[in-house]
Amino acid sequence: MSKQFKRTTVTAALPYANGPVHIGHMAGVYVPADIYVRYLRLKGEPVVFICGSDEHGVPITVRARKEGCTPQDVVDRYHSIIKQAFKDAGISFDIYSRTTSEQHHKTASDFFRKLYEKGEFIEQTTEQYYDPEAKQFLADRYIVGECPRCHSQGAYGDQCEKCGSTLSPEELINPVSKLSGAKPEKRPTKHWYLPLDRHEGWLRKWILDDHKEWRSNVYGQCKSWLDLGLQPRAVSRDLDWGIPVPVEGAEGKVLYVWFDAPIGYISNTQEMCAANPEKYGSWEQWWKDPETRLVHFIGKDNIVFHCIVFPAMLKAEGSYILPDNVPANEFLNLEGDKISTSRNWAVWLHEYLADFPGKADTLRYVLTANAPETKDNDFTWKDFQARHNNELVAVFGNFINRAMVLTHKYFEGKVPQHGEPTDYDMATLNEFADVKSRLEGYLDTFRFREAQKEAMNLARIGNKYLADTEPWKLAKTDMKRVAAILNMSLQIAANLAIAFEPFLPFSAARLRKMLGMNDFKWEQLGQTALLPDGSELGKTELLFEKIEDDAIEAQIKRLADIKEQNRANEFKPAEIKAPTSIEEFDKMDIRVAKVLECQKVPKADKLLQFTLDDGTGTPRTILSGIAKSYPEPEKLVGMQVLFIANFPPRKLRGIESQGMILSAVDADGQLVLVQPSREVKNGVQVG
Ligand code: B3M
Ligand code: ZN
Repeated sequence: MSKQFKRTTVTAALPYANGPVHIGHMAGVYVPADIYVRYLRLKGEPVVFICGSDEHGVPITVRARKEGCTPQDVVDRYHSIIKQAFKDAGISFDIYSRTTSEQHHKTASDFFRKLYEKGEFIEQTTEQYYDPEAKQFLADRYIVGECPRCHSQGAYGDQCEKCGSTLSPEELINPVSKLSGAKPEKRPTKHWYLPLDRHEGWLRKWILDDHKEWRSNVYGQCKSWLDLGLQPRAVSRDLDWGIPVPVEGAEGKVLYVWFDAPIGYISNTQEMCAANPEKYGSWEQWWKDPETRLVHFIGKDNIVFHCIVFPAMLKAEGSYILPDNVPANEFLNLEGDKISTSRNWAVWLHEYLADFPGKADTLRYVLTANAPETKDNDFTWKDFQARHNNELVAVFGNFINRAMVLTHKYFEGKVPQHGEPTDYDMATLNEFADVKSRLEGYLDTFRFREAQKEAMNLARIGNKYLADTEPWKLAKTDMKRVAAILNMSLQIAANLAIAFEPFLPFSAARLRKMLGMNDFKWEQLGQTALLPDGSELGKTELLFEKIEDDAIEAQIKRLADIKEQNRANEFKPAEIKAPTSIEEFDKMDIRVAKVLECQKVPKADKLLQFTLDDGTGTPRTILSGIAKSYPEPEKLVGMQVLFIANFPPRKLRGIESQGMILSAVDADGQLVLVQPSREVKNGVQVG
């Protein structure tokens, strides 16, 4: 850390309160932020950890409409689910508030008004889409129509979810309002814009010259935004949900959610200090004192708001500090697919905690081990189980358990007399002597994945030390040596109880209780006399219990079901074909027949050869391209199928096919044979 600061304000992105948080949010933002804050606290540095629910914005109103409730109902529900889940996962905020709070409405309004009165905004009247029936302007999400690219219906004014194209409402074919179905009209409306172009000069210097130490993904994204040239950005919207724009002539307009949300960091700090001034002092010291370091933890889709827009707002207001670092993570995928709230393709934090009680630390551990710090990464349940069983149980837990059990067995649960270290002991001590500086090197530069690996290496050292010295074999011959070995092992365990406090807070606390460690400091890391000879150990408990296959299989099945459900949901029936007539249909001779034989056609991976009883007494051969959907054709023998009897015969792979068997094409592309709902005579006709 170049400049020395007196204190640190750490913020974590305010999660939208229109759904629960998932493991992607945890890996991207909240676990790394919590590790960092716990580390600073452990070092005794003044730090506050600020977060809260982001409760405005169009997506919340869309959800409220869909559920037939109010936006407040939506945010109340998810605010409490999110807040509780963070607490149960050990995310140790000093405050977790919300942007529908009175404090926030006041702080955000005052912030806007101050910029307005300083002339920091430009006002522009533009033509926006208006719903003449609902009598309100329409956000892009509220306009739907035919996608100009893929011509699917139901494309939104900002995006087509079918082909993924980014759209503008003007591009939609036959746009209608989602509110009333009416055809939207263009109407003039006035909005306020933050002229980011006016801030381009100082932003360029502040970021590109003064913050070369920012993560390359963050620095790079800012550079490309700046190189593209910054444009004025709207800070108000025509919406009835949000913070009313606090100036005359702004009826029906609210602050743009991305204007008000980051101010939520400030209002939450104000709320925290007002509630506990003895502990936190004045809010201004956390936001206005140049001796304070401001660090924003966010996901990569929020970089421009935290590195360009919010700093421009703070600079325009004039009395705030600017962020010193913005360690944004990339994205975490789930089983190889992008996590998606709308498709329920996620592991929801509150559901994880319910399915794996007492294993919040395991999730923290695995998400940190796979943290998408410099590139997107993937979470799989098999890897989750393997890391837990092979690392936490088999290394960390095993080492602690052996040291505890042996000390209870041979020394009545008291730390045995330390001894003169042997060469091997010295070699082991040297292996972890600089664990503190190595951990600091990683943690100070937000490399939590490496830091956790370093802490885990300490457990490996302990585990190996016990395995190599095998004190249980010396018990009959050299108790002094056994005492020395267990003393050393327990000192390593005490180091682990400190080193893992930021990463696995629940396990570290349980370990400190087992070791009888009441106070502990970061400074003690690397020391080998943390537990005095003769001090009392607590009861031995298993630090980590194995995760069995069935628990993992259940999660994998849950995702398989969701994938299947999404496939079915995504299905949109093909357009109806051009009109035909009963006369045309009558030309088709469709009949029922029973499958007598069915086998693959050699060297033709799609074809099955059917032998049918069509009621004529002469078996009929038909080839059908459904082999990929029926990998065990023999299982079709005996079922009845529908076939077209009067197609001219044709030769395929040297076999004459006399007709066509009817199959449906399912949503997932599988071909499914069509059959009568009950047994009928072979040869009967279908009309
Ligand atoms: N509500 C989170 C998101 O983009 C957004 C962050 C606000 S932080 C001020 O998912
Ligand atoms: Zn499209």
